Amino acid sequence: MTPLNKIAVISDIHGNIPALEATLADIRERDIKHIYCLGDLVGKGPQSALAVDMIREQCEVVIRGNWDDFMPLESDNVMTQWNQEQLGQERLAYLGALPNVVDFQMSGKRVRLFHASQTSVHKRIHMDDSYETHLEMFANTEFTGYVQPEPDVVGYGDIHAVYVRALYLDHKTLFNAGSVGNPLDEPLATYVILEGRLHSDVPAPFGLQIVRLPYDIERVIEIAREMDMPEIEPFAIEVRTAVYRGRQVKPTPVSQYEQIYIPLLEEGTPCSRPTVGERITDEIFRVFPTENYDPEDEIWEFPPGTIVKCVIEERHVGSKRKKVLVAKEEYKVET
Ligand SMILES: [Mn+2]
Repeated sequence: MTPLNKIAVISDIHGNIPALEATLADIRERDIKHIYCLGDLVGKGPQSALAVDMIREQCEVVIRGNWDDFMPLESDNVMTQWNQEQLGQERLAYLGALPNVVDFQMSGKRVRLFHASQTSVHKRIHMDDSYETHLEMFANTEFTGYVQPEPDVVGYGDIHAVYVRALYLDHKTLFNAGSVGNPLDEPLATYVILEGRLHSDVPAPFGLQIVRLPYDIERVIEIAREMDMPEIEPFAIEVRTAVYRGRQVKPTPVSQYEQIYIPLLEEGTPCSRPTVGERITDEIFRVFPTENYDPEDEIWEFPPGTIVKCVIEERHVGSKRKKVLVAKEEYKVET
């Protein structure tokens, strides 16, 4: 028997070349010949043009993501304009013309890959959505076309968080490929390997593997600074912390942790609680719980895990006036 074929399914590169290079090196090392990209080549990170060039050269299949979709359109957004200038007309036209979906057979299974959902590159489907919502992703629609039969396996990107779900009542498998350049589950470049007999309608072993890769996170932030990219801060926070999973990280007594004050709610008089904040940038911190934190007992305006913007204020601490960091607003990061 010849060995099974392998497809590396990569997604959401977002102009992060150190992450893309680490991913391509890992794919080469495993001797994987087929690379399929599920879109969002550009934006958020600094090197959109190079990402497009590398993906075009390395990938057998490239699908359009939501960022690829709006990037060619006229915009008054500073970040979009900065990217458009870097990309130039030819690459923008390439992005706009990318296909919605790819359908193929592997080990007798019909596999369909798209960026976000069966209806649009802009409709987002989350990991904890219902069985019914996930099952709808296997439907043929105007967006997917009606030519191919409905698939047995669906893979997508867009949410930057890898997972696999067996829809056991319907014998279907749904997976998300995670994100190479902007992971929001763990700060590691992530992709998925499909293994089976490519373009074969004969039932045979079919496998799926999740790969997590360390890469030089500080380097991509450095590149963004060198290139004077707009909106560096939110990007730096994302690649360093994969924000949405921040709640699971425990504080350790090193210098980047500082005391910050969190306003308390429902206290009658304005009052705040000193706790530990992990410094992400000069003024952005992640909130950690105090040792005896009890959300039943005391309601913090920004609960543990929240990313907050702090300002320095003078406060009475004991009998002295001291300059302290006070959390002022939640720092929201767009996917
Ligand atoms: Mn994306």
